[in-house]
Amino acid sequence: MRILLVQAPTGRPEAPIYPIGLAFIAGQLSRHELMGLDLSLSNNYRVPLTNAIESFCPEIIAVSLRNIDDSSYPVTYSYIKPFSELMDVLESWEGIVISGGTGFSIYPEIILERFPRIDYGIPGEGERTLPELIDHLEKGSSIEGWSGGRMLPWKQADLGSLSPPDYRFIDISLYTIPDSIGIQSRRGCAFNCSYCTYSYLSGSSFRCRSVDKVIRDVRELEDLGVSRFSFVDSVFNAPENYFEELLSALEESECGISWSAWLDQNVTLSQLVRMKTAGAVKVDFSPDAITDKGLKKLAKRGRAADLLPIVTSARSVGLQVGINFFSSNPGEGFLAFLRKIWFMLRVRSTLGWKSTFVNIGTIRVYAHSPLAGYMKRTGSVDEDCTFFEPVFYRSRGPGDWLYRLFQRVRRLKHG
Ligand code: B12
Ligand code: SF4
Repeated sequence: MRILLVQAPTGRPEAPIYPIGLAFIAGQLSRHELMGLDLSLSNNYRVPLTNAIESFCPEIIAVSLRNIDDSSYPVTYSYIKPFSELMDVLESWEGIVISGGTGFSIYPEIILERFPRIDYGIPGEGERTLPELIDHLEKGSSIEGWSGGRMLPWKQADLGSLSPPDYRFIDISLYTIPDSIGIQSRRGCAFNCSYCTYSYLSGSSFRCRSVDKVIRDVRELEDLGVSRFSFVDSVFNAPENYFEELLSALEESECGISWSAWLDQNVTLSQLVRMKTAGAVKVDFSPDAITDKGLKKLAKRGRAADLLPIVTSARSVGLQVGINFFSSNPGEGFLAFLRKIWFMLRVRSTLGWKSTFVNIGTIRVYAHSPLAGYMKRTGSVDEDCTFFEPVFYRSRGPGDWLYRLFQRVRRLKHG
């Protein structure tokens, strides 16, 4: 069949992010005729879409809805309006529309209800169910666990038997900013931090791809002329034995490509050195809290006292470092927020202003996170709150004013 794989529009200029979810899907659909189209690359997405429909004549349009909103407080940008406009354009087209992606998967019922133009919705990983659905549409074959209807069953992919992502389904040379192209070596996360949706989306244990397959992806990107990529994995240094195995393979591969990864603080200096040797140029930490109490309430691993030493170690081996905090989180209030700002000024001024980045965000509470359940149980939100409209876990009073001021300055500075 002719299938147009579409990344949903963002509706505003944004740093382009290569649609790796669709690349994995494309890798499983090699017997079909495919065309990739990233509508987030253009403000005027109607023209590229109608052009693609006219020239390619797809029978199926598979749309990836990655994000519902940008999770920013106090000014939140919603991606639902451009998605809605995309659906309006598709009203006059007669083929089959299928949707999936993380934004879809957190709210599948709401999205299917709001957008009747979607013929089928596939929550979760799409690699098993989408080919099954296409076979069903082509040949009438049955789909295990599905009794009809617009919502298809949620099925985890078997990473052992998965074909590699097809990095050629779309022109990769359009993604030039650092870290805009991803490689995924594992899925899921075993840590279940209280605000996080990762285990809901891809399982509460680590599922690792074979290191050979990961190295194959690295070589493929190198062949395509990519000079830097980002590991999109939840925690690159967990589980530790897989982390070590992958590091060895990266070292042995002698690939000349740079990369970045998200780590937690349970990483040693010698592992950081090995990462640097294997091509790492940047690491990101997401401690989120700055006190042991805050870490515990967020169910984060690690101790507050470990953060500065590990950031210093990473800088000492020449890695750029990103550190992410929340302005307000369970167990931490205004004083902790001031400490985070102090930490930011301290590490940036002592470890390198241009190589040490600190982001202080706000928890955008998503459905299916443990925190969403907690907020319902404690009456912070109504029992029937869906969290589709943004809900933030935020401070009140001076903490909130200061955070708004902090964000205002950042917006003025960075646009
Ligand atoms: C890595 C990552 C980033 C990196 C991306 C780096 C890169 N080069 O790719 C960075 C840091 C840049 C980033 C930025 C943002 N991110 Co982010 N990110 C992730 C993360 C951890 C992994 C995404 C990923 O690459 N997955 C790997 C691929 C293979 O999986 P996938 O995309 O989910 O695709 C699979 C399925 O979704 C499905 N699928 C996908 N498309 C389709 C289409 C069809 C038709 C079908 C059937 C199936 C299907 O099948 C695919 C294969 O299994 C997720 C969390 C998570 N666990 O998913 C958050 C996540 C996607 N991000 C999120 C957010 C909010 C953002 C930002 C808006 C944050 C911000 N304030 O700027 C920005 C938006 C950037 C953008 N333009 O998209 C949210 C989205 C929540 C929501 N429901 O709206 C998530 C879910 C995290 C969370 N908070 O819960 N992100
Ligand atoms: S915040 Fe990070 S470590 Fe915690 S559950 Fe989510 S992905 Fe895992």
